[in-house]
Amino acid sequence: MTISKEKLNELTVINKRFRRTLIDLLYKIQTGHPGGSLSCTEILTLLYFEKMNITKENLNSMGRDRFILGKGHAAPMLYITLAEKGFFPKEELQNLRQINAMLQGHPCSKTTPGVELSTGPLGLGISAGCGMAQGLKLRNEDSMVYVVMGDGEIQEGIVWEAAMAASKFKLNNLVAILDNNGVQLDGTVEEIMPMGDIRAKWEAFGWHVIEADGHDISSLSDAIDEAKGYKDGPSIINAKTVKGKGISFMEGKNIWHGKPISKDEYEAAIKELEVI
Ligand SMILES: Cc1ncc(C[n+]2csc(CCOP(=O)(O)OP(=O)(O)O)c2C)c(N)n1
Ligand SMILES: [Mg+2]
Repeated sequence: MTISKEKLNELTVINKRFRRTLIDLLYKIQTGHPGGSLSCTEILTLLYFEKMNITKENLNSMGRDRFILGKGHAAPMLYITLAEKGFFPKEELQNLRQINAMLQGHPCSKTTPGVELSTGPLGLGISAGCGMAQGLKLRNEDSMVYVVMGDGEIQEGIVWEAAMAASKFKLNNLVAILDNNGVQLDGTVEEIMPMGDIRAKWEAFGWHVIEADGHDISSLSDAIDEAKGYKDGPSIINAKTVKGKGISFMEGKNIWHGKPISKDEYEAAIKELEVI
């Protein structure tokens, strides 16, 4: 079903607010990962505020949908989203990345309510996601498992082992979303390790591939609906995104993978976010 105009407007406002919160938090702590957080903002908010069956009330129930942030370094945007869902008090955000705080640099399922799996080492999200999806099937649950991966992340060999297993076991309750921003930590994907024809690779591994614009909520929404409706095996949404989306001087630049934000840069970023 096409996403409603009201929901679209609501999510647009949320995305703008979340980008502002992210910049405030990362400027304050002078560390963290702005680029990869800004490229998956729409993906996270659409999943949590529209598509997934997950709430404060069903957080521990078997029937909930599962979300895994494979690219764990984008934790700040996940935390902002989880706090908005009410999984923990928003005040916790102010302690981001502080020693002994709940919200560490990468998601920890032991300390943070709503974090389904601890991630950080790239590639393990999709593997664990396969296991979760298989487990849910064995229990006849109809919950979905969503895994967000980076385009640098899929260079990891473990991703392709998981890809093989997911199609062998026909995990049609598993949906991977590729945050395909063309950039990794220290360069473009093309420079570091070109991935070639992404669609052909995933199709060769038995996956249903859906193309989407990762910053266009309607496009993403249609893609998620198609993935949910596909019953012959796992689906992957190839979401075209921009690393650092929303802040012109960060867009498409690998230096913004994990650079502290200076005072001048902070002020420029805030100005841009005000006029969106
Ligand atoms: C196994 C592993 N190798 C290396 C790293 C260090 N690392 C963290 S993020 C990153 C780049 C990831 O790029 P991408 O997946 O494209 O993420 P995004 O562009 O969305 O930030 C690397 C190499 C890691 N976390 N895990
Ligand atoms: Mg990338």
